[in-house]
Amino acid sequence: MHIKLIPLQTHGDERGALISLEEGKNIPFSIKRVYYLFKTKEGVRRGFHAHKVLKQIVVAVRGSCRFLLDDGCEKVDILLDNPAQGLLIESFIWREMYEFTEDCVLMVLADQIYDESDYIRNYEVFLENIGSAKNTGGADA
Ligand code: T46
Repeated sequence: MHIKLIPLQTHGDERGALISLEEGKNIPFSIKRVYYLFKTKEGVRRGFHAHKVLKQIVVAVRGSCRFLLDDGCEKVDILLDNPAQGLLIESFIWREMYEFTEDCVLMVLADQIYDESDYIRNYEVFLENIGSAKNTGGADA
């Protein structure tokens, strides 16, 4: 599985650091929604779903957590701990997030508005969707 970690340029001077996220520059899609996860409790595992259409970029703006990404063939585990790095998650990727540090703030930029019908929250259904997409030439078959 190809994991895309987007380097985000830091504009720093003696006052501190600043990172700008701009559609068409370092963000390769039109941003429809921004949300952030924080105060995730110790030992909690979140996610457990894939999206049919949604693409997202995730940035650990503070603290860290791990992502398990699964395209139905391969699983990759990534530590997200750098505010100058954006993790691109395409559609039809199962994700689980875990080992959140107490201070972790995960900011997510999404190319779609929130739509519960875009979620696949059952792993077996996810595998079936991947299988049928491959048979019909979809989902990067
Ligand atoms: C993802 C990972 C990284 C909304 O009402 N609007 C929203 O935009 C979102 C994202 C969620 N919600 C509601 C739906 C649930 O009642 O907030 C509650 C928690 O959402 P969820 O259980 O989906 O959260 P996570 O942490 O499992 O997943 C979220 C995103 O949903 C998902 O797209 O990729 O963060």
